[in-house]
Amino acid sequence: MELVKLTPALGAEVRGLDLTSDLDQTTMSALVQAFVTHQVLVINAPDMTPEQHMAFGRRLGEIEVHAFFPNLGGTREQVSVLDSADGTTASMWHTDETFLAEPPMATLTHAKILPSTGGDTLFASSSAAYNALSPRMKDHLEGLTAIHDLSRTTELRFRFGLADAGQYASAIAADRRIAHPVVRTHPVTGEKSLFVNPTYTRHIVGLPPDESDMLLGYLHRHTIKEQFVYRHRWNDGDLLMWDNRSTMHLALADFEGRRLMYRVSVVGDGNV
Ligand SMILES: O=C(O)CCC(=O)C(=O)O
Repeated sequence: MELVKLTPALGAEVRGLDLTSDLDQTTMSALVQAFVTHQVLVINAPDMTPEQHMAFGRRLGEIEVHAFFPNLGGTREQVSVLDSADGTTASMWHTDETFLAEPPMATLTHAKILPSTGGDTLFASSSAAYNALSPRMKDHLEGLTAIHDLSRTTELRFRFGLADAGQYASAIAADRRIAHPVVRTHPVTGEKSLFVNPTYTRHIVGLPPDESDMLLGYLHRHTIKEQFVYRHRWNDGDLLMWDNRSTMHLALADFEGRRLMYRVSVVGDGNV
């Protein structure tokens, strides 16, 4: 297995690894180490089946059924499907499912059909972004918590006729609402990172609305500065695995034609 670093902040390509075969424990340990260090790993696996995809996910932990993406169903309901043909997009910066009490720690996404151009995915290292904050700002953020929920995405869906008023009302009322620390500590590396994102994080607890908006707006703009970002141009059969404990991402909806991704998420360890 060979690692090729993709940017100074995050991302590495893994060469010489066959995801259609059973990986031994030494290889898995090296892979997990590379994963937490580089935060996004790119592995080309054109022949990997959904069953092998799930089996690989299970080597990292329990795999989940996604909260809202469609899935393959039956024995493969842990394989969620992001298909541009049915209008599913992920074109706002986010970290996966942070509206859950235990958001997934890792997501493994496999390119099945790609547009001829466009549809890149951008990743931002929220630990590199945290490290670059001033000591004053780090002190200010210490101990703050923020509310995450689905109301923003449901509001947007409502606006475009994709959610009804009842769904919108329940998203605002109570649906999937949870507080997480604004700064989290990675359970494996011990590194701190910002744990807020523009899609699911709604406000910082205890701050006046304008102060909360200002602070979240700043943290979002700061995290997506180019020195913290890796932009992935997908090749057929790429599998990307990203660490949701230390990154945000966004899939560009700038393409024509179909883009189909299969994804498997690994449940977190419960310590946000
Ligand atoms: O399709 C992609 O590149 C990323 C999809 C995404 O944002 C997600 O799976 O959460």
